[in-house]
Amino acid sequence: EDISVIGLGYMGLPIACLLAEAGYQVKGIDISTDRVDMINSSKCPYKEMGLEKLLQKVISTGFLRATTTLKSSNTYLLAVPTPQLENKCDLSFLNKAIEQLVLVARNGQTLIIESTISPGTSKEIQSKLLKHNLELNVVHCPERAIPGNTLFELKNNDRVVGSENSIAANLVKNIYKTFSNGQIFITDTTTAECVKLVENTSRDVNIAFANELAEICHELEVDVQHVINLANKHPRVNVLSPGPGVGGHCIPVDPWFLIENTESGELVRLARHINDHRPVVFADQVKKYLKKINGGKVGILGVAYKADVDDCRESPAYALLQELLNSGIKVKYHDPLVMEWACERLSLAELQVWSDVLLLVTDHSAYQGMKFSKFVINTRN
Ligand code: SAJ
Repeated sequence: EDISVIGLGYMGLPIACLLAEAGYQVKGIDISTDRVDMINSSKCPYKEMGLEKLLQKVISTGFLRATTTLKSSNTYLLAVPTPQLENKCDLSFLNKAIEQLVLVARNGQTLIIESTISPGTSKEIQSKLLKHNLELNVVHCPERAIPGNTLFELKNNDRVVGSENSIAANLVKNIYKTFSNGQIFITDTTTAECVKLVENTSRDVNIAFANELAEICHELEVDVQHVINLANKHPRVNVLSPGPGVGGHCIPVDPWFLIENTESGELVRLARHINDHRPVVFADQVKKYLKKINGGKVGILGVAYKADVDDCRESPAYALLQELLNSGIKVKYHDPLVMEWACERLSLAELQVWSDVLLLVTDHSAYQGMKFSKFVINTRN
């Protein structure tokens, strides 16, 4: 049986590989010829544990083939990016894919949407297809795997399958069962859309609480991490860790999608603002310190959005860099995994010599236990 996976990015590629490993004849479709060529020559376009090895396997066995052309298929799986545009879900990539789809799809085929979308979008897509006289089984099956451990979580996390049609839902459930050990729950499309957004909103709101606590404890002159550690000894308390803000392509945007068309959502909005404000808080700390020592050079340690990934999307390091540059401060960086970024990269040794103060933004394991020769402002502790 064949499946076309549209969009070979952070989620499309691993899912395409897992389906191919499970024995589906998978066509991976992407608009980038570079990416298609890379994948066909078994090279993984980004760092993800175990992915390159799996890619080599499914390319050599011929179960996965990447191409730029979409053709008719029993099942289409859409995993294109749905970024944020002015606090709303930007459907332009998704709409482009749908335009291609209507040219090749036939009635009765199945369209699985894995991309994150705001509540009600699956139904809108279904009506849009109907306007083209196309009756597809539209199923929303949001991805929930964590970058850095994607393959493991794709195989082991529970999943939600949302559909208005129970036959289609079961069909899709059986597809995911071929590689997933998790439980698969069937619901309607709008509920499935909400579930995904609520997961990430819950994390965002909880991180905002930790960040707010950091500011409260700073005023009270107590160590926030110590307070949190002791509070977390309580059996029903689990406060997350404060940090430089929230990065990645999901948690900082999904809360906006959840409340895109609702009047309620004050706490969600506030959490977003608290988390977005964190880089300003640290930039102010840096400026104060530089003033005290009469310095002007900051070395950023770690620019990826979180530890041990090479992904810089929405990383709070960008906002920090902008804040510092706007105040005329010179900035260079080091990151063990990110070789190119928005300012000059130095080796760890060079950075320590060059800078007046170090600003640890990403707590990569490579930095753990390390002694630095300059004062470190640690956004993670
Ligand atoms: N962070 C903190 N404090 C914490 C935890 C995280 O400041 O205590 C920061 C991180 O440094 C990072 C950001 O939050 O900048 C997000 O990191 P993360 O590890 O919480 O999550 P992501 O963005 O890598 O992946 C999330 C996951 N969602 C949940 O855990 C609910 C993942 O399961 C989703 O599949 C993914 O979003 C997605 O694609 O939606």
